[in-house]
Amino acid sequence: MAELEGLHFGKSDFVLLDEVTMEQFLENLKLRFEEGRIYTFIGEVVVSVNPYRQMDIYGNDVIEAYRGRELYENPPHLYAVADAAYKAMKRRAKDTCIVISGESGAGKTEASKYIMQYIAAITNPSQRQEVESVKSVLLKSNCVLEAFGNAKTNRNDNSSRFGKYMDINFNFNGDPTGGHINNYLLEKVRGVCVCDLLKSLHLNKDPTDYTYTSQGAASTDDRSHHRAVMSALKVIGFSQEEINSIYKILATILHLGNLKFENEAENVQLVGGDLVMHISELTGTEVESMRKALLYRTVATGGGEVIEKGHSEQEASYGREALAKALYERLFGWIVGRINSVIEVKNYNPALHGKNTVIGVLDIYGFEIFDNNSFEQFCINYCNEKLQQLFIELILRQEQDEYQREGITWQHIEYFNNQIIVDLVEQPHKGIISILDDACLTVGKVTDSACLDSMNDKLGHHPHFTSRKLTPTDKTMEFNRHFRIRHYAGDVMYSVEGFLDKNKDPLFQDFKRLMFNSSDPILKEMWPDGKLSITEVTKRPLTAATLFKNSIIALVDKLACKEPYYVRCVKPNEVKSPMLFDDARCQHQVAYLGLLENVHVRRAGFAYRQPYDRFLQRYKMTCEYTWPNHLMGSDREAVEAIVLQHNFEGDVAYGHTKLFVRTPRTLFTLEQERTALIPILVLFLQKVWRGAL
Ligand code: AOV
Ligand code: MG
Repeated sequence: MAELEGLHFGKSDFVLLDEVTMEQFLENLKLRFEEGRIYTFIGEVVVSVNPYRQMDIYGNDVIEAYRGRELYENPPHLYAVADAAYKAMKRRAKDTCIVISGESGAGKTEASKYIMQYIAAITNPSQRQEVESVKSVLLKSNCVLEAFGNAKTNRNDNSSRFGKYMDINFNFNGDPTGGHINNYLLEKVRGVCVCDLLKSLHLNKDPTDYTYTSQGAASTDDRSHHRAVMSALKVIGFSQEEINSIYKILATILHLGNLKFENEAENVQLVGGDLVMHISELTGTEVESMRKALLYRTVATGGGEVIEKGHSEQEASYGREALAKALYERLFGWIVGRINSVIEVKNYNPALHGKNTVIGVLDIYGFEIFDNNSFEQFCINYCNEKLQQLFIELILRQEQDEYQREGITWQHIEYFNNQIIVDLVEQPHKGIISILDDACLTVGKVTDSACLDSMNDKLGHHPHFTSRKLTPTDKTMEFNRHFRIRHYAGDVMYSVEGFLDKNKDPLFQDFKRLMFNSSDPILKEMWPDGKLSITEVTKRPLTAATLFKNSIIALVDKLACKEPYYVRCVKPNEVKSPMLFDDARCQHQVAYLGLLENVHVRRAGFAYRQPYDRFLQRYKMTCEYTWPNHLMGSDREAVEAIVLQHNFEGDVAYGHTKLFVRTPRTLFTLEQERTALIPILVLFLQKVWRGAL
């Protein structure tokens, strides 16, 4: 089928380019994009270009064409990678993961959904009820998480504001038995997020009424979207009571946004009493307690005395905002936890059910460069540095290391190792996160600007960091408030404003306690830390950046022990056009995704490798000198006999312990021969067996 694609669609694998240059790479990518061929291989990696239009390439007939086939038998497609990951998991009991990367709007989330759909479609052929219900919960969870965690940004109308890693567990049959979702850094700062969500859920603006209005100005699209979310919540198993609580919390967030304070005779007062009443009703708290928590905070003095301190107007607004954000963040976390409790693998006994294997799918926000980049972009871009590092580690470095170890002659490929940028951000004591944390832990008032000074002192000479030495080239840029990181993907200027607050992310304990004492059991469940009294809260909580760093390091560890498959997404243009291939933008992405290096390594390299003994075990039946037992000295010599008999000598290299095979087709031919021989062998063995009787 791959050959049938024809030349006018360009090369289906970049490895086949006449010359590996940026020009040829882009030319091929563009040609294929214009011909509606949005996927192209680099070996087992799929490069995808966002088509910005509905493509008729995801139907059941296509799924059938890819099911169980080898990667190179079909044109490049997400399904080919999904199937490869699935086969590796099923045949070799390997944990695998599919890492989907690319910048905002490049098509990662869409790709992850097609991959999930593919896996759902090819599993459980016998339609067992319990497997079907696991599958439907896994699929529906997407819809719910997107409804609550996506927002419109200037780069993507449906941008994921949280990173998602989903493990799908399989039993020995290769059927899904459950899963687990990890979410990363929900961008709660973006007020727009909540408002969009409320809009999409059609929350009535009437303060006392938080129910969905199906009439009115809602467009058909919005209404059907809302219906889909509701039905998804029910399929997953959210009770009506839980759904009500979700709505009440959303309404609370909305009302908190409308709450105003004013200064009256040095005291801060709330404007309008109705809103607080609604809020306390929605949150199942006493009006008086709510009012108090909004206007005062309890502090413990040095002597252990507990006093109440009135807020300034600014503090009150700040507290209110922090509460709204925290409500949103905890709601999201609770929803994820709730989904996890439903899909968690229960009663799995490896002795009884065989090894439990996993396919992980990672869809995490892409690299971001906005006009104004803040703490969130800093975290997101750090995460992308880590993933790039993993890619380098797994695809580029390990590959080259292995050739060296095995004594294979090899032309070393140069690539940029971004470890230096990862260190710049995460190194203990010296890294940016550590400097930020120090500033946050300092008693007294430390300003963002003082923190910038500190970064400048410690990192001023770092080749990838510039701050005070920036020159005001752009009139709108206040250069003494910014620092620049030279990321692997390009330079990003961050405004340090708000970094400290966002990192500290403080929420007055009074709010936590208030929510913990709510009469709504579901809301209460989200605030276990509200249990502590003010005198018990002594330990400083970890900062937002450190929590994020820890979760990303844990994620990378999780990915690193799995067999990785990659989907590299490219965004063809900035205007969401299905026609336009913006050469400069694409070239930039191809460069920072390291795709050329990937082709180089792949071309110079070997698609498959197997230790001699394993190779022999699998293919010895295809050669007269090795079946049933070889009489050669070593396994390696026996393998040489197999290779010689099949005339593959030009396509292999002999390492110290492994045989390296350059093209997948060679292995495919052997596999076919083996499959054809199996029935004959079975007959043969049956004869032997009867004779023995
Ligand atoms: P992202 O996940 O990579 O961005 P999405 O997957 O949300 O990007 O894709 C952005 C938009 O591009 C989608 O809403 C679709 O309109 C369109 N699109 C992407 N892939 C396809 C496809 N295969 N077929 C048709 N349309 C597609 V972000 O979440 O912002 O980093 O944080
Ligand atoms: Mg996304």
